[in-house]
Amino acid sequence: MRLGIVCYPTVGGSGAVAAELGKQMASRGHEVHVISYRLPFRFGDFQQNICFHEVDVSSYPLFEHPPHDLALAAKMAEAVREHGIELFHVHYAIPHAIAGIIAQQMLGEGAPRMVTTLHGTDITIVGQDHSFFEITRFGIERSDGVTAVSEFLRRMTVEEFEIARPIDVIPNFVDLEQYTVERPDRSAFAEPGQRVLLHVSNFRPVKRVLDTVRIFEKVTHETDAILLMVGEGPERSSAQALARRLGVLDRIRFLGTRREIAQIAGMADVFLLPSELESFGLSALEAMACGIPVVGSDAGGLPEVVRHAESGYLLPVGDVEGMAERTVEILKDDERRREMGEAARHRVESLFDAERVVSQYEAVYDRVLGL
Ligand code: GMT
Repeated sequence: MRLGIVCYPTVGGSGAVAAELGKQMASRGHEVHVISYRLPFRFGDFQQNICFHEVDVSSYPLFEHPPHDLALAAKMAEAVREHGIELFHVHYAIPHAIAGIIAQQMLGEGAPRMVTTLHGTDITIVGQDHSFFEITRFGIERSDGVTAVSEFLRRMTVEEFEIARPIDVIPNFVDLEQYTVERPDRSAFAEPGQRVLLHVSNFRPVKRVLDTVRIFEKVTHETDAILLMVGEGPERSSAQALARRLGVLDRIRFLGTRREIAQIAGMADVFLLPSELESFGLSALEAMACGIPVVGSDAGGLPEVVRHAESGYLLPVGDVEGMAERTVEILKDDERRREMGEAARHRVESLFDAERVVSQYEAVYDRVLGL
């Protein structure tokens, strides 16, 4: 199959899923064309069967905002003419599904069909800015296939947009050969006997990174621990300022954006994700794949990933005290931590393994193409 993948190249879950899916499809022998304004962050190394098409968003004095969406549609149509792409798979409804519809119209009869994957913030943003309502609904209705990354997101989309069409739920996934339960050497970060907590995100307000710092501060009253903070984003400096105020800055390592999550996750004892909302929670899944229990919020699709009291603990959003208590409980009981870590890995193996999930996407592609 010749597949055109459209996604945001910036660091975030939707770009990560799009890139990992593209790599998996390429290794299954499909021809993958990635269309974006920059090479998406997880497509770092050269891989056979993957070709990148850069959207050229030229500026012109007349345009205060260069028309990215039109440039994307034009590039999608061009890639089809040059490479015979049979199917578009766009990640994120706005504006990718709309650009795909324009490209289909430009190409006319025989244009590729289009699958749209909803990742969450593309749907929840509408709650904040109603002007996107009609156009998001239009993109969902006009796609030839739609997938959502959790049952929570499917239900929310159907209710919010009064959508009657079917939406397939296909969860995020991990490559279990890459994410292993091997414990890498962590002496560069932690002293012997010290516990290691980990948070990975794009530090947007929805992630409640300040709660992560507050949880950690409470944990340090009970146990000798450090916190690894991986990622970049608008709340990073507030998180640093809060850590300084709470007197724990010297115990937190801000590592910035890192590609080697598989190695870093294995160093942790507990993964923290106290988000306001997660339609899925890919970073939690990646930690679980490394056998790391998760303490986070009982919000959105996260309960579909983490089983409360089995592979971690999920508490109400903002319950910093409760999350700290549960984290300490895990850190102080090695046997419990091992059990939870094993349960986490087992859950990923049985439900979220790349082999299994990528086949679900292939089945949707086949259906949409009428194969
Ligand atoms: O987490 C973010 O803010 C980025 C966002 C994105 O679209 O790139 O992530 C969303 O998609 C991920 C992949 O499907 C999910 O695992 C995340 O839960 C989801 N983020 C939110 O719902 C906040």
